[in-house]
Amino acid sequence: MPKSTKKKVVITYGTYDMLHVGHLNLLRRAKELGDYLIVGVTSEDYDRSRGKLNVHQSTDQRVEAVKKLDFVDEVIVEKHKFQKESDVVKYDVDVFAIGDDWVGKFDYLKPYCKVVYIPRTEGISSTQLRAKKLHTINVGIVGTGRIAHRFASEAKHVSSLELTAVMSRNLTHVEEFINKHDILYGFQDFSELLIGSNVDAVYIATPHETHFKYAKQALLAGKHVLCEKPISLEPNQLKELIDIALAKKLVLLEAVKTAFFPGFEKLLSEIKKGKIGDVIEVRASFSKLISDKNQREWSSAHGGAVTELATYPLLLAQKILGESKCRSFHSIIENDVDGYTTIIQEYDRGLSLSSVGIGAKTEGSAIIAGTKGYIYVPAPWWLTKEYFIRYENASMEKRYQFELDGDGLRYEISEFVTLRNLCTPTN
Ligand code: C2G
Repeated sequence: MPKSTKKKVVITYGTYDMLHVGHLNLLRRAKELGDYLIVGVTSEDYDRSRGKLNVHQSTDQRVEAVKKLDFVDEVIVEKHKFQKESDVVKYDVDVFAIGDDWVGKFDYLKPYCKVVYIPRTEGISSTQLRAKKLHTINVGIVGTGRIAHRFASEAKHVSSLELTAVMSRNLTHVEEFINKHDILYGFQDFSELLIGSNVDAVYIATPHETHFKYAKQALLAGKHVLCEKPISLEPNQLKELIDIALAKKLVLLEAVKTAFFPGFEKLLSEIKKGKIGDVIEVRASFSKLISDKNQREWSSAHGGAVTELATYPLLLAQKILGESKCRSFHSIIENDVDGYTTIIQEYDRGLSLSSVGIGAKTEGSAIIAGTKGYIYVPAPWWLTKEYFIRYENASMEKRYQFELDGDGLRYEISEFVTLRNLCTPTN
């Protein structure tokens, strides 16, 4: 097309969740900058990978809403953070436009096109609209240890959640906690927390052997439960908790952060799509060397590598291969405690090997072998920030990378809030 007759192409990007007047103003002004407006709507995977959680509508719903606008000429989906550069070239873009909350962030596109930051509409955002639509969940924290502090810091990044109370048998710790995290109520007794505060849910972060007791009491009191791993130390106890939660229509979620990471979810979806064929083996390890034998992890009553760490590699095996037909434990025992264990599980057509150690160190990587190829997840695989899909033909290797926001706990917290919003407790 001769330059004089070429349409002036404008491109802009966004999530456009619950399309509102701020979005409409932005898109209208963007169109005024040229003749043809292309809108890149972010995909769910991309939003999660950039830490944008709790998006209310699916990619399809958001694309459809934007397509309906008269002044939008074309809608594309934005799948990763390097796409803008190639789109600008591909669509011969003249102007890249975006709200001025991003000032300076897209100057790297200036060699290719004009970059315009449009003033945002004040007083409206998808976050506010989502918060109105979702019920705010009031959460009480049980325990004041290191993980409880991390939880409290991360929970501040999740919308529709309020930390209202904390409980610990040590009153000094309670006081420190409420001051540090700006929490309204502090309790020394769990029953008082359940009755005396307005919590709808509890996060249990106490020693392992107390999880079952607290989780059961909370569920019976009609509270949703997010519990640190392992939820219980006995299968029959776990079954009991699940039965109560189902009967009362409450959320019971184990706080296995890995399960909700963007990279981990993507890895599972690649396997489901058959990228490596049928999976025949899942191998994963997790070790944390604890040299001081007086530590909790070495207690003969409730310690050991399996109790401490097996949740992670077993999660990977379970998510990929499902329930096993049989399993065997191969342990190196020291003073009645397993310092290193490999759990071998057999499936109809597959095998998993899960190694965990507190008395020995090993590489924390994972390998998933399939009939067409394999996936290698470098250590620490449980963060799933990177993985490779490899084939017989080495040149076909694909590398995937992901970012984690904060220390990652916000993903599981956000999932808990979402699940809670899908549940109507019976009481
Ligand atoms: N916007 C606005 N006024 C508001 C809210 C949003 O002008 N009150 C603009 C934003 O600045 C952005 C567009 O509307 O240009 C879409 O906003 P979001 O849906 O929040 O998407 P965002 O996270 O800003 O996407 O690749 C994605 C983009 O980099 C940014």
